[in-house]
Amino acid sequence: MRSAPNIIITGTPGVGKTTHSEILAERTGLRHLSVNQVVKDKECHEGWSDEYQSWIVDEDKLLDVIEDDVKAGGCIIDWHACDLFPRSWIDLVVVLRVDSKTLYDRLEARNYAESKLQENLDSEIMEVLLQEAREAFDEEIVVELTSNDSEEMESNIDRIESWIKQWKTDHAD
Ligand code: DAT
Repeated sequence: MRSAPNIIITGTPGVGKTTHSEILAERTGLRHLSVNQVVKDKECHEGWSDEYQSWIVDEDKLLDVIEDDVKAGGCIIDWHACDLFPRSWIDLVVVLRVDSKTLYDRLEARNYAESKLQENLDSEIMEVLLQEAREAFDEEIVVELTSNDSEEMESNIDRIESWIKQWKTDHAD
């Protein structure tokens, strides 16, 4: 039994996962669990992929490393994948979405190589992460929110914060 919910914030790189997670953690007291950081710090990987310009994640090791933390509850899991997490661990899955132009500008500002940028744009247009979330979890816990500007982000944060309060009330016993 958890005293606070576990939330996944997912989406294509650049949609705003980290920004949302950090603000939410600050406002709610939940912990920001940046999977990128854990993979790096705890070496949950099988080396670096030059092709993808990212770590090749050892999912079993990652799950082992975060299991106790996540089972205790109150984690905001920030990552661009969600289907590896056991369903029983997760209470809400937020899939952030952005318009192509906005995503292009954000990834360009990160100096992504053109091929990687295009791959991520395609993934966003094809709703890859949204489909993954809908296939991996019950539809009623999957929420799609847009994150094109700060107004939308503010509204998303308010909404998730209210949801957390309600979850805590509902699970007070
Ligand atoms: P992610 O963690 O999904 O890769 P991020 O949080 O690092 O994304 O955000 C990428 C960049 O976009 C960063 O400079 C902050 C900015 N950003 C994210 N969400 C935004 C929003 N809703 N409005 C304006 N800027 C946003």
